[in-house]
Amino acid sequence: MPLSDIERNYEEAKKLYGAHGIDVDQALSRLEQIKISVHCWQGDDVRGFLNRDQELTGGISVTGSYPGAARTPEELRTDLEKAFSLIPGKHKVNLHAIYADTDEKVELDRLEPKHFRKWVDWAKEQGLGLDFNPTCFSHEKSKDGFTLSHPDPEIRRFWIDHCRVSRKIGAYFGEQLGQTCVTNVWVPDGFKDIPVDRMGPRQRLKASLDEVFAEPLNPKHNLDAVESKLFGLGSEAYVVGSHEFYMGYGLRNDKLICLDAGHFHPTEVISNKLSSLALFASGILLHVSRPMRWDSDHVVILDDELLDIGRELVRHDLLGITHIGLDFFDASINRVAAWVIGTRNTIKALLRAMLEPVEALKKAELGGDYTTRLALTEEFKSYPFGAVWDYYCAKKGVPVRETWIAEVKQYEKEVLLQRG
Ligand code: RNT
Ligand code: ZN
Repeated sequence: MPLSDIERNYEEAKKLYGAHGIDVDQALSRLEQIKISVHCWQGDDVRGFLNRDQELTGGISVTGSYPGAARTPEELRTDLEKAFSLIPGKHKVNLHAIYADTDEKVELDRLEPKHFRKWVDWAKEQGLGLDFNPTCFSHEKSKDGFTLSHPDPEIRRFWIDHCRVSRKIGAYFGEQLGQTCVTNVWVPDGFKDIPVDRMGPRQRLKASLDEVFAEPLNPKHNLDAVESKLFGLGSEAYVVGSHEFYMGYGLRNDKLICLDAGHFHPTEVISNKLSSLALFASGILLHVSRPMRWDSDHVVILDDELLDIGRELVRHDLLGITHIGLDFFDASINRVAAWVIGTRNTIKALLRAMLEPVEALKKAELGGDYTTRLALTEEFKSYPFGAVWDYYCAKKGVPVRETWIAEVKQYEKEVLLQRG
């Protein structure tokens, strides 16, 4: 589409939104400040580079055999660069510990910042931030489904040490890149069948976390997050780190509470939790994902829940305390496209929320005029959001509309399909 058309459509859209007191230019300046933490693990189906011979465990599963998965840190970085060239704005990359870039044979509890130096150099060069996660799965010592709450103190020690060194790596990222790293702890611990003792594992997890977080770190460099889950494959009956567990732990110990969209009952949504949590928590981390019947981690689409997440963050001004991360993995489609689709959608949802007549809607609601609330909400669904989005992409120098697909196809032909 010629630039003149994009600009003309944008000017028309601005008039329509402006009539409702919505400042579109201001919305775009606000939007460009928001960083999405793009998860590296979509690029290689959560395999990583340490212990590549280990199968994926912990109840997370990736299905599909689309060709071209990254096999080395270099390939993964090249793929990420391709994806970022198709996404407007400057963002972050979320790494897991198993993505260390080193020739050394190093155990998880002995990882050091130097094993991630190449990632940091690359992030600096690309102007990206980094986030981090200890990897408490796909390992010999987590095979029986327990890590930080394991009954064996030696195994617990291993995972405690792994999480401790992970926080230091996070702090190194934050210090080096001049932007806070969020280090998120998720453990798969749980029982397939109904346990006798629900308390013991939770006591052990609590004690282990206290050790993990014992060392104070500069919050400008690293913020800790804890991620709950309701159930998983192999932990259908009981997950040690449930929502109540981590909400309690996070509130008491001033940790970010991570809400993963796929970690609740199938009819429960995280959008409805944000306004409550925000009143009490010092910060929130989101794992934006798409559960389909279960925690299936489908690529995020622009569905009602994603739009509602965007609305809650924008309407209640929660963007300052909320860190937005993505968490999905689909190996049945082009992996670069998966990143582009999910990230562009997340940004779109935020922009859509910024272009709603919130003041008028609130006024109608407060006055009991639910008719206007419903009518205006529905009419706004066909306002020319697309013209604003197109203009934003053009302004940021990334492909407008579906033109990015051809670029991914070309990259697939030239790069991805050349991988054995
Ligand atoms: C698993 C959690 C966790 C993982 C990543 C790979 O259920 O959602 O966030 O997906 O750490
Ligand atoms: Zn998650």
